[in-house]
Amino acid sequence: MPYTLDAARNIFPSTLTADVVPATSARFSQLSSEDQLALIWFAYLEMGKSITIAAPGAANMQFAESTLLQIKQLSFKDQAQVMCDLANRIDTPINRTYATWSVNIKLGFWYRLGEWMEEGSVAPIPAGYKLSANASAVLDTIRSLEPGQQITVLRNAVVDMGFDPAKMEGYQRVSEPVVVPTEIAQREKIEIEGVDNPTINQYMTNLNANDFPALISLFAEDGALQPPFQRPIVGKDAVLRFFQEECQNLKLNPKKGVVEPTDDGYTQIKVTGTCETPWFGAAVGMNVAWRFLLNPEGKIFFVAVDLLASAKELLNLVRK
Ligand code: 45D
Repeated sequence: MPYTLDAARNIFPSTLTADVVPATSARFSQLSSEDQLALIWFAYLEMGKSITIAAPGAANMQFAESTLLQIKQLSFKDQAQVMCDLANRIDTPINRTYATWSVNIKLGFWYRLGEWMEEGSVAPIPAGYKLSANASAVLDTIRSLEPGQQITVLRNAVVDMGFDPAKMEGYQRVSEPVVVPTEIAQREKIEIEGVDNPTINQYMTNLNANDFPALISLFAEDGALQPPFQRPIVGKDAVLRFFQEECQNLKLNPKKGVVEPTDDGYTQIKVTGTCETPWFGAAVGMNVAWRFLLNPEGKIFFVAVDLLASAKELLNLVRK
C-alpha cells in the first residue's frame, strides 16, 4: 500500500525536536508589543556579543528600501508606533506591505532598523525600559537555548509580525531574485556516513548549489517538504516556490545517517548534521535531521527537516 502523507510524517518517530522553540515563540506572542520589541532588542544585543550577523545583500534590501526611508522620516513617536503596529499585527499600509515580503526581506528590514536604532536615527528602546516579569522569563529561556534555537526564535518573531497574509487576497509576493546556481565543477562533494544513495546525495549537493530545477526533479509529483515546526508544503510547484523564495545560500552539512528499506519498495532514510544560514554562516550550525521517504522509483515522496532538541540527537539514528 502506498504511503499517505500522514504516515510519512511519522517515520523515525523517536526523533527529538526542539519543542522549546515553538513553546517560547508562543509565550513571546502573548507579551505586549512594547515588551516584545524590547525583549528582541535585548536578546539581539546579547547574541551580537558572541556571533556576528552578516549584513543583508543589496538584492535583499531593495524591496524594503522605500518603506525604510518612509519610517526614517517620521518622528520618534511615530516610529515607535510603526514598530508597535508591526508587533500588534494590525491592519495598516506598512503592515500590509510587510506581509508581502519573503522572510529574508523581513529580516533585512529589521536588521536595518536595528542599525538605525543603534546609531540614533530611529527611536531606540527607552533607556531603562524594564521588561515585565513574563518578558524577563521568556528572555531567560532564550538565553538558555543553543544558538541555532535562539536564531529560530528570533526568526519566528520577525516572520509573525505585520498583517496576516492569509487575510489579504490577490497580492504579489515579494522575494529576492533567484541567484545563478554554482558551476557543477565548483560543487562540494557530499559524503554521508552510512548513506550511499544518489537521490540523497543530489538533494544535498543541489540545495547547496542553489540549483533548484535539478533539486525539484528529485521529488515525486505529489512530493512534500516539511520545514521545521511547519505544516508540509505539498506538490512540486509549491515546494519549488519555497526553495526559490526561502532557501537560497543555505549550507547543508549532512554527517551520518541510516537507510531502512520498507516492505512496499519505499525507502526510509534519516540523516543528521548541521545547516548554516547566510545570516550567520559557520558561526551558527543548526543541528538538524532530515527524514526522507523515497518512493519505489527513488523519488522524494516526503522529507521533513527537524531542528533537533540537542547535539546529542545527532547520534539518534534508530528507526522506532
Ligand atoms: O522587533 O533541507 C530589533 C529548509 C529590535 C529547506 C529587531 C532547510 C526590535 C530544506 C533588534 C531591531 C529551509 C527547510 C526586531 C533545510 C525588533 C532543507 C531585529 C532548513 C525584530 C535544511 C531583529 C533551513 C533581527 C533552516 C534583525 C533550518 C533579527 C534555516 C535577525 C534556518 C534574526 C534559518 C535572524 C534561520 C535570524 C535563520 C537573521 C533560523 C535568522 C535565522
